[in-house]
Amino acid sequence: MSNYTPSPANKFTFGLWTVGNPGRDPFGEPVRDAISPVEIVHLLAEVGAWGVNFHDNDLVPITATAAEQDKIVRDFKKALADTGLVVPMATTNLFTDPAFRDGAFTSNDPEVRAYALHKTLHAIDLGVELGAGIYVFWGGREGTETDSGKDPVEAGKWFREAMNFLCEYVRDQKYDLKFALEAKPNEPRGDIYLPTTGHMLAFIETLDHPEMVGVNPEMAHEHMAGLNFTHAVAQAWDAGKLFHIDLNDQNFARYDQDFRFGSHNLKQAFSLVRFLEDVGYDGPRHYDAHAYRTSDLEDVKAFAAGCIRTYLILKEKAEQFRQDAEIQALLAEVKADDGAMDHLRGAYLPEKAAALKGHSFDRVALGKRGKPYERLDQLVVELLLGVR
Ligand code: GLT
Ligand code: MN
Ligand code: MN
Repeated sequence: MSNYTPSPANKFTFGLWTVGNPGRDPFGEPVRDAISPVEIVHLLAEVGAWGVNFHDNDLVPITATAAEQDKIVRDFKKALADTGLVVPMATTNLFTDPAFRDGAFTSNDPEVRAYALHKTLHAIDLGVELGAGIYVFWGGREGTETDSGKDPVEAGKWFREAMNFLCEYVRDQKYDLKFALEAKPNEPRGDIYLPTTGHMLAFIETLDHPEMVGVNPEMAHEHMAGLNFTHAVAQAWDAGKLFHIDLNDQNFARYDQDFRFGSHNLKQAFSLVRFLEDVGYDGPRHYDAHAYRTSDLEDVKAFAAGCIRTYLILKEKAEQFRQDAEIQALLAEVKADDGAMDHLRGAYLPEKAAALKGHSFDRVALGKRGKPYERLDQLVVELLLGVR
């Protein structure tokens, strides 16, 4: 049995905005004191995180002067050096400021679109200065409440134009930086463009440099849309586009809850961890979550430690799944293949199509073949409940 101690190889990260979340919600004021970026770095080191991510304005307030920015960055670098934490990812806040009330890259106002680019160019420089190799784009305001005032095709073109511009900037600067697009179906806009990871994957292929751009799927966001997160992640992985991942949890069909990883859908969390570990995903495992509004600072630490510990426990359970003879026997049974169909499958050949058309299938017999998924799933449930 492991003692569930995180190691740098697990690449567990948190955003400044996650453990730093003061517990404000649309109906209530903050319940916790603000903690400075330096304090957050130390808190994260204490719970065993490997890295810390930030939006430009999580680190440097939007009103800061150049001299203030220099001091903040210096202090932050010192905290990183003192703790050994790294910054693998950075991003831009393109949603809090009132200027972005109608979107950033997709605002109907060309001056706002230009300002969004200006802000992102500076934020990319800051991220790279602190070591980020991944740059996330979450377009919280890129959407509408009413489709009467904005053309979705035009908005998509503006978003593409912005991504192409920023990719060229990164190439021009010779930065070693990849982009990761994060989807969310709604909130804070009534409807957000490119609402799922699948939409993002299709959009990426329309860019000038698709090789520089991947996705940052978030568990809660796919669950808000009622989708299977592991399937979204698997599609991204298969496309070579799983550049980053936002781990958290969420009840289906609710607001963006950003709960502690594994706190709600343990089975989905297990299936995800098993997938990531089986395929050998080696990017950051980022917790984009925050503690309940009822938490005090001690409880925030328990929240962060819990995210990490649950992942490591599920990783151990995934290994147990691989070692479990009964589970593996059932898997072998459901995937049994005696090779009888080998000559009829694989790449197309005219002879194969002719052979397939001529083959006689016993449709009724095929319909009588069951699969023991109930038995298999019960074994998985018992494994997760700790009785296997
Ligand atoms: C915000 C959002 C997250 C994004 C963050 C990055 S900001 O908290 O809800 O899902 O990942 O912009
Ligand atoms: Mn979220
Ligand atoms: Mn996220």
